[in-house]
Amino acid sequence: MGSTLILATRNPDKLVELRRILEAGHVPVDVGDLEEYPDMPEVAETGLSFAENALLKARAVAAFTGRPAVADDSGLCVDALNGMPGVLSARWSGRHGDDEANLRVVLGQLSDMPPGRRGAHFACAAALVLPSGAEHVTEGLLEGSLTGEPRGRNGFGYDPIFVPDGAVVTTAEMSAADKDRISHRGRALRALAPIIAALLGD
Ligand code: ITT
Repeated sequence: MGSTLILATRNPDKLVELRRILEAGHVPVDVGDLEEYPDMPEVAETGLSFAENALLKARAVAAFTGRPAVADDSGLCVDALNGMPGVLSARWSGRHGDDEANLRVVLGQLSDMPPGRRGAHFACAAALVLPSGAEHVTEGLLEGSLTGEPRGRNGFGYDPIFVPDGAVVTTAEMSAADKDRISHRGRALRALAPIIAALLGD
């Protein structure tokens, strides 16, 4: 028997975060991941919004596995770049998942921007899709600004250059628990947790 709910991501960092947030939300369902389905094909993230991409991933996994699926899509939206890299965050340098190269490109693009003009936010859409076709999407944001140089070793992606509003440290200098409390992914998933519990809980 497989798990009740499948987390539809192959990003191991995100998987750890998704599991931790759902566990902290006491979602009373057995949560599995794509390790159980090595033959699941990659889903092309062709959507123009985070919600569209999260739904594309969750629909594909629900159809392939026959189980309810939760997927998220997330990224960094930089004010001075008109909201980019946005849905292209994972491949902004041209190579999918090269976190260091991606954040170096953003730092280069903002090199002339003084501290007051370095506003940005992380955004996340989380989608739950049931094999019956029922769909739910929730969203979360984390507002902040970008540093001039990377700081900190925790987290992933753009965390070393992102300082949340009201904080002095980057999200890569925060503990995982502190980041979860305020993060875009934490907010989107905590909003989805009661829906998962209502639809799938014992
Ligand atoms: P899956 O599609 O398999 O879930 P992915 O890494 O491709 O994994 P996304 O398409 O959601 O995930 O891309 C998100 C990118 O946005 C990610 O690679 C980071 O560069 C950035 N990002 C998202 N959330 C972040 C966070 O909490 N901290 C730092 N960077 C983040």
